[in-house]
Amino acid sequence: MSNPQDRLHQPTLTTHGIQPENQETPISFLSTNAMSSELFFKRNHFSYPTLTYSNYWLPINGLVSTPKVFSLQEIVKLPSKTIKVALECAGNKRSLFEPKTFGDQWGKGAISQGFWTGVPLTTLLEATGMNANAKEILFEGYDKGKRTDLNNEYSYSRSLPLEKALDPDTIIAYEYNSQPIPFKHGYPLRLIVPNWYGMASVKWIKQISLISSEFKGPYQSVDYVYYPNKENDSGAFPVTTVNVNSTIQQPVDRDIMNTGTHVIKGIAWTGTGKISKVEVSTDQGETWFDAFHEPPNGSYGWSSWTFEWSVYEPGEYTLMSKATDSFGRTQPLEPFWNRKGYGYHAIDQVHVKIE
Ligand SMILES: Nc1nc2c(c(=O)[nH]1)N[C@H]1C(S)=C(S)[C@@H](COP(=O)(O)O)O[C@H]1N2
Ligand SMILES: [Mo]
Repeated sequence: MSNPQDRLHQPTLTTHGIQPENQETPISFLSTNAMSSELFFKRNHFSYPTLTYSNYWLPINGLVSTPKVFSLQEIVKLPSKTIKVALECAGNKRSLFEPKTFGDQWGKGAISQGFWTGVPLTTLLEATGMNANAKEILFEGYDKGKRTDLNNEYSYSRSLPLEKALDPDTIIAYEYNSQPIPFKHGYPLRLIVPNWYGMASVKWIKQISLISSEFKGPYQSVDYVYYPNKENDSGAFPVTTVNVNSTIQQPVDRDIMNTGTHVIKGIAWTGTGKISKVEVSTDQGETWFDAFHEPPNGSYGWSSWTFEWSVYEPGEYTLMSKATDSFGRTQPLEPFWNRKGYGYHAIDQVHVKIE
């Protein structure tokens, strides 16, 4: 921070597309746990929306007793909460699937984390009331456009089942790391849905509607569905909860290093419970050792972990990391292949050469 040299050695995002803008975080080179918004990955389905903020209003309508339109000023005055959340795109690590799947070829950096501040959705719903026949809550984003597979124009819209929508940690966020949410990440209001993959956290919220049936928009009935079969849609089921997962940040793949002691470091995260164990193997998975990982701290962030590796024999090595969570879920050796390439969470690997 104080060292002027540090300014000359800053990581940047890796670009997968510019319109829409899709960029991944330099996950191997993060120095803090609450990432600056400049290093936060960006995942967009459309060009950025044009908004006029001077009169920004958030309508909540549909199956409510009293439809309401909230002003930003009203929302920021309500009791807020701040939660640390790791937001992971369902397409994170897609490039690792074999056979390859279509879509942005994300490496390991479609995940970022920091502190989100906002109002629990339940607080806003206390003001509108809910009808007994409300089944889902629909969030519409301001961005829209044509899809290659369907003829109509669609906005980015997704629903949540009541149970998830009414979770006290599902928030309508207006700050990231104590600053207004940057425009590209959903300013002025975005949904934050902890424990679900990033597609649920709708940016630039235009309106919220309570509905009586299952929403079938393409961003949850065509995309963000696991299709286990290449040829047909049998066995399809929706992408929701984040899988237990880990990533080796250092060393990077194909590093050349000296003999001696090296710190292997990385992150581990899950959408159910807490990370309870991180194991590391330096011999292609034959033997596993416990890595040191941060204790669970009641947030939805990732756990950083480290493992000291002493190596005296030159040669090629496969380093692996495997996380387990408090629900007993653990990373499989083989990924769960699915046609659209979502939810990759096989044991992480990097290959290094010791000289
Ligand atoms: N309105 C809107 N919300 C959106 C998206 C989008 O394209 N439009 N992309 C979703 C997806 S797939 C992810 S992974 C996250 C990415 O959030 P970020 O761009 O702030 O990293 O936003 C989600 N919310
Ligand atoms: Mo995503």
